[in-house]
Formats: sequence, structure tokens, C-alpha cells
Amino acid sequence: MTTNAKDKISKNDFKKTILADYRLAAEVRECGSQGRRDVLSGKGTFGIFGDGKELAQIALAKVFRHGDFRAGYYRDQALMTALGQYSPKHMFSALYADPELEREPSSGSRQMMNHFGTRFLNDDGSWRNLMEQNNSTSDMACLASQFPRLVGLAQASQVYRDNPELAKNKPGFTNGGNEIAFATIGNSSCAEGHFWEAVNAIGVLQVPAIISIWDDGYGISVANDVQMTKSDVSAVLSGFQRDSKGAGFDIIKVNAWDYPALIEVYEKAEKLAREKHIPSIIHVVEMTQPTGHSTSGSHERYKSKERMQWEKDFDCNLKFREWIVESGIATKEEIATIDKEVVDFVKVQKKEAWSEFQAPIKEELKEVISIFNAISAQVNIPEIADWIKDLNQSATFGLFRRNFMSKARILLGMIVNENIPEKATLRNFINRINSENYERYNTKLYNETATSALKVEQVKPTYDSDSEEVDGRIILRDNFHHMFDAIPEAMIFGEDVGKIGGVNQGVEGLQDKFGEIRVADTGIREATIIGQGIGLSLRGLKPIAEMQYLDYVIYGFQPMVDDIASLHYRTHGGQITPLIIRTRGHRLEGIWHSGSPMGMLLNGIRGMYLCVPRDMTRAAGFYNTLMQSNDPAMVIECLNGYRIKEKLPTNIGEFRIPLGKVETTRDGSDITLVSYGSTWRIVMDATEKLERAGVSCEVIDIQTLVPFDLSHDIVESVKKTNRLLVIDEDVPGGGTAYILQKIVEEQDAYNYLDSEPQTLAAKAHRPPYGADGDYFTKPSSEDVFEKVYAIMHEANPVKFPPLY
Ligand SMILES: Cc1ncc(C[n+]2csc(CCOP(=O)(O)OP(=O)(O)O)c2C)c(N)n1
Repeated sequence: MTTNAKDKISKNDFKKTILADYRLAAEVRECGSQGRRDVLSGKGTFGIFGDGKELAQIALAKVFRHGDFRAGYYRDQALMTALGQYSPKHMFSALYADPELEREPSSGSRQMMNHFGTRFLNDDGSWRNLMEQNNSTSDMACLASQFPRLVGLAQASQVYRDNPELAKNKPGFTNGGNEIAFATIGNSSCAEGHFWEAVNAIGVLQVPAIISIWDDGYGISVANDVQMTKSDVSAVLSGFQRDSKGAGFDIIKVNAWDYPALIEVYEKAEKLAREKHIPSIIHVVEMTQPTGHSTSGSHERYKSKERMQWEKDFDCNLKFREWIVESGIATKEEIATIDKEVVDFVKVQKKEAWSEFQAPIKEELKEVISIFNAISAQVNIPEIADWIKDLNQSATFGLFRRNFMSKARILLGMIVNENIPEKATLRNFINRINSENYERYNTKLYNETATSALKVEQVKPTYDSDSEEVDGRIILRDNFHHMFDAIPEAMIFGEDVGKIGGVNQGVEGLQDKFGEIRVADTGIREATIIGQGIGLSLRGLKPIAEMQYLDYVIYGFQPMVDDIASLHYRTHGGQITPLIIRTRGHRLEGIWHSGSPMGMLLNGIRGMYLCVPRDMTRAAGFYNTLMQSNDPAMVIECLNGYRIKEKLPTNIGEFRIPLGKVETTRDGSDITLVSYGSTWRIVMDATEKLERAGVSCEVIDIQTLVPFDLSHDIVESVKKTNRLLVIDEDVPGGGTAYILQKIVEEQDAYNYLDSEPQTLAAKAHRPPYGADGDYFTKPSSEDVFEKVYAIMHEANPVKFPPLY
């Protein structure tokens, strides 16, 4: 070991430290081998392990400090164990899919094994002190998806260092901006766009990230020559190296089996990042994958004999062992003793994890079998005996609740006509198990704590009798100025947001007043604009990430769908991103400036809120509400609304529009018209003409698609009108299908309808450019008129004769 690294460890502790590191490496390796056997024997369904990657991760852990953040992936078992956040027992609990959070703290087994995450939130939804713990943002199986958020995790340190006043008031979120964001990624995942986008953004921002690339030569079966130009990611990355021409990264290549070199490399990277905020990329090469990618296949199929032999010879644990013995730190016998102790320790941990997982299920099995027996004594159902036999047999190998629940539910159907008391016992048992498992598997999609946006009190916009009529964008702009004055954590960034104040001037003058960090232009990189927001929001800031147009949200959709929307659910309420995504959409001009893909959004981002304000007052009100909460949300402003006049409220910056509350904007008695966003104006316009034709319309603005009409006001309107038309400008069966499902099925409007509930949407293709392109593809006021009239004609052809 080099003197530098040696000096770090006192002589007395030196041997102890090295052997503890060896023990940890051996433990992770043994977990892989015993875990693999468990999958083969059927106790777990899928195994993916950290073997072959141990040494580099142990070196990394030595420079990871409380208050640092990890954005990594499923190989980081040694790192997580070294950080004290994981154990063999945790791994086995996860492998068995034990749903109890205390035994599988990353996700309560909502995720596959070895997808790590620590808790950022207390049970009441308040933030923990993140500076007193090692923080691991929740992993995803989607490769490279940890990279967008890395940008924000690292940038937060810069924000806090740049603003000591703010940092002083956020002790749970920063130690003066000294925190490092550590990322890990496999070599093949570096072929993903997210990786390059994030590396570029971090290089531009110069924020303290340390990126480790675990290079074992393959991505499942596909080798580096197919994955990467020159088969070498750091060679390709070399243009990002900082030099006399400008800032960039420190890029270092190091062998995965070279313990002293690894320690030195991480120490250097840490110093650069922590003290100077200079990012590093550490390309760890010559890694191995001793048992193949996962339990789903064997690597003999794609690795040559020579490669297999090389992997044996250059196994990092073997090399570490050789180095320990050759340097006289310990004897072969001492190492052998550790190896043996590790095997025994992992066995015990595994056994404990299994029995703790099975114990409550076995108790429930006993209960259900006694109910089955009691029913069998009353009713002749020959299958019951076989079921009991099968269930008892399963119990000796491993039991899932579904094994007995499926039988119990079948049985209830079989005895539905029997008049025996055991029927109620069975029904109660099923209900109880269902409700307990609802808690285990179906909760926490949304934050229901006191920090929820749904708990924010409404404050109505107020007006003077002489309130000015201004362009909609002025309301937004003035509202942002008030917001940034009042909330020091508020930030906004995106394309053209800084210098020119946004393409629609909604943040005009904001950068001049609040500086280039809080109000920032970004590169054109939607996925990492979203990711930047995710990372910043996980670190106690209140970011607004701007997508310039709704149509380009698709570039940033992956982190929205996979990361933001699932985060609270997949961490069992352990993490949340209070991020607001601001965009503008619906109709304007042209295929990519007129989209309104609500169905796509609705299907992808359950777990986030979706606000679709009809004007800028309502948009501002939603921002004000969301800023008071911890919930992630998207607000879609109307592209064609910035120059439409609205009354300027007197309480700008203060008023808050509630989420999930519809607004009836016109009273009527013949039909309920439900809409939102830009089509709301068109609908209102049509109702004037319909009135003249003798049709009285009630118009409801949905305001937020998610949550949807929490107090079920729409059905109250349908009870009165008995007719329903839903209008938007998505494809047919897009947003309108969702809205109909909510009203007809969830609100039970079916029972109050005298006419078929209908929808009016745009055409199924993209909207063409120009005024006529809009007119002939998107719902116009005339389209609304004719559709409503047709419904009335069908109901009363005498009063409403055909139009055509
Ligand atoms: C976006 C995405 N594409 C494909 C997969 C399926 N997949 C899982 S792991 C893997 C290979 C990853 O290789 P690498 O990045 O080198 O990491 P390693 O597993 O070797 O550590 C693939 C293709 C995935 N999980 N996510």
C-alpha cells in the first residue's frame, strides 16, 4: 500500500481494517453463492448479486461521509454493506420478498432484491436529518436511470455553498455544501443517453459528483466491443477531462483488484469533490462477474474459456487475499478462518431471514386450515382435503399468502349458498388478509401525511373593484417574483428560463433579482432537467423544472415515470421528490407545438399530481399550493393563454388553488360539459350559442386531472342534467377515457344518465400547422355545439330537429 493510504490508517488498526475489509468482501461473495442456491431451490424467484465488484466498493465506502448521497444500481451490495445500511440478512429478506419494512428497509420488497434505498422521511412525512446518515436514493432497475437525478444531488451542494445564509437555515440538508453525490453504473449502461447527458450537465455545472463505472466487460451477454466505441468508455470520455482548455472531470482508470490503488484513487477524487467541487469519473476496469449476470442465465454461454479463466485469476477477492498474505498482513490460515466464519455467519443470517419471513404466514396458514377443516365437516367438498395436503407440503418449502388465499376465495364461492356459521369466519379471514395486504402492497402511491398538497388550505384570489386586466403572463411573472421572495429554497431552471425570462416571459426579470443559480438557463437536455429537479428536491430545495413545451416532455418522461411517480410507492414512503414540473401545452400551431397527450401522461405518472389550469391565475394558484407541500406535480399552462387578459389579483403570491377541486363555471340544466385547459374556453363559447338554441349547459372545469374531483361534484351535476359530454384535445380514448372512467364508474354517474355519456376529442393524428390545421383537427366551438346538439336531438328530436 502507498504511504499516503497507509498514513490514513494507524498502524495498530491497519491489520484490523484490512481484515475487516476482507471479511466484508468475502461475506458479499458468500451471499451471492448462497443466494443463488436459494433461487435454484425455489425460495426466491430472482437473484442479482454484487459479486466481483467488492473491492472497489469497499474503497469507495471509505470516502463516503454522513450527508453524502448515492445514486447507484443493483451491484452495490458491498458498498451498501460497508456503509452499514445492508446485511446478509437484509439481502435474504429481499430475495424472499419479505414485505415487512423492518426486514427489507429499502422498499418492503416492492422492489427486486439489491435495489437499495435509505429512508429520507420520518413516518409523519417530515424530513430526517440527512446530514446524520449515509443517504442512498432509491435504485431503479432501468439502467442509467440513476443519472438524471445525480445532476441535482450534486448541484444542491453548489446551491448551499453559494448561499451560506440558506445553508445555515437547512442544517438537516447540508454541511455547508461539502456533500458529495456518488454515482455507480455498469460499463454497458454507459451506452445509454442518460449517462452522457448527465455527464455533460455535471461537467458544465462543475458540481461535486464522483461517478464510478464498474466495468466487467459485459452487459449480460453483450461485450464492450458492441457497447462502446473503442470498447473503452473512459477513452471515449477523455474529452471531458479537465485541462488548460477548461473545466471538466478528473478521469481515472484503475483495476478492480488493486486495493491500494483503489483507495488512493477514491481519496484523491474525494478531496477534489469535497474541497473544490471538481467532479471525477473513476473507470474501474478488470472487474469480474464470477457467477454471471443474474440467476436468469449462465455466463458460460457467452464467455470464452480463456475469459472464464482470466476472471478466476483476476477475481478481486482472490487478488486481495494474495496481497494480504504477500504483504505479511495476515497468514493464509487467518484468512481461511475468516472464510469459514463468513460461511457460517451468512448461513445463520439466511436462516433467520427465512424463518422470520415464514413465521407470520405459517400462523395464517394454521388459521385457514382450521377454517377449511370446519367447513369440510359441514359440507362435502372433496377438494378441501387435497388443498390442505398441498398447503402443508408447500409450508415445508416455502409458502406465499396467495397459496391459501386463492383457495379460500374459491371456497367462499363454493359455499355461497350454504347456511353455516363458518361462511362468515371464512369471509372475515379473507377480508382481514386482504386488508393487511392492501397495506403491504397497495399504499403510499401518494403522500398522505401532513405535508400532502391536499392538506394545503385554499386561499382564493381577491380582487379590487378596479383590479387591472393584464396579460396572463404578467400574473405568472408577478406571482413568481413574490414566491421567490418568500421561499428561499425556490429555484427555477430550464431552456431560456434565465436570461430572457422564459419563452413566454413568465419569469421576466427573475434572474436579475434572484441570481443565476436560483433562476437558471440549462442546456437542451430534458431528461436531466427533470433529474436535476429530482436531485435538488431530495436535498431540501424547492425546484421548478421547466419543460419548454409539453411535446418535449417526452424526452424527460422516463425519469418522471420511473423515478418521480414511483418513488414514494417504491420506498414505502421513505423518499419523495417535492418537484414541480412546469410546462405549457395544448393548442397553438404545428405538430410539435399543439400536442395535448394527456392520456400518455395520465397513464405514465400516477404517483404525481397533474394540474391543467384553464388560465394563468389558476396556474399561479397551483404553484403556490404545491410550493407548500412535499408532493411532485406537473402544471401545464395553456400555450395560447399568455396574452389573454385576466384580472390581476390583489393577493398575488398568496392565493392557493386546491388540488382535486373542480369548478363549475356555468350553471345549466340539460347537460353537463366537463373539460379543462385550453378547451374550456371553447366549451364556454359554445354554450352561449347552445343557450340560443334552447340547450342549457352546465360547464365544469376539472382543474386537476390527478387528483380527480375528490368530492365527486361532477356526479352531482349529472344527477341534475342526466347527460354528460367530456371534451378535451387529446386523441380519442386518451384523456377523455380516463375522465369517463372516473365519472361513470368511480362516481357512479351511470345510474343518473338518460343519454349515452360521450366524448369529444381531437383527431387521432398530430395537429397540423396553421389555423385551418387547428380547426379541422382539434375540437372547435362549432364541434362542441354540434356534438351537444346531437345528444339533445337524440333525446328530443321534436324540440331539436336535425342540423344536417
Ligand atoms: C433500460 C434498460 N434496458 C435493459 C435492461 C435489462 N438489463 C438488465 S441488466 C442489463 C445489463 C447491464 O450491464 P451493465 O451496465 O454492464 O451492468 P452489470 O449488470 O454488468 O453490472 C440489461 C441489458 C434494463 N434493466 N434497463
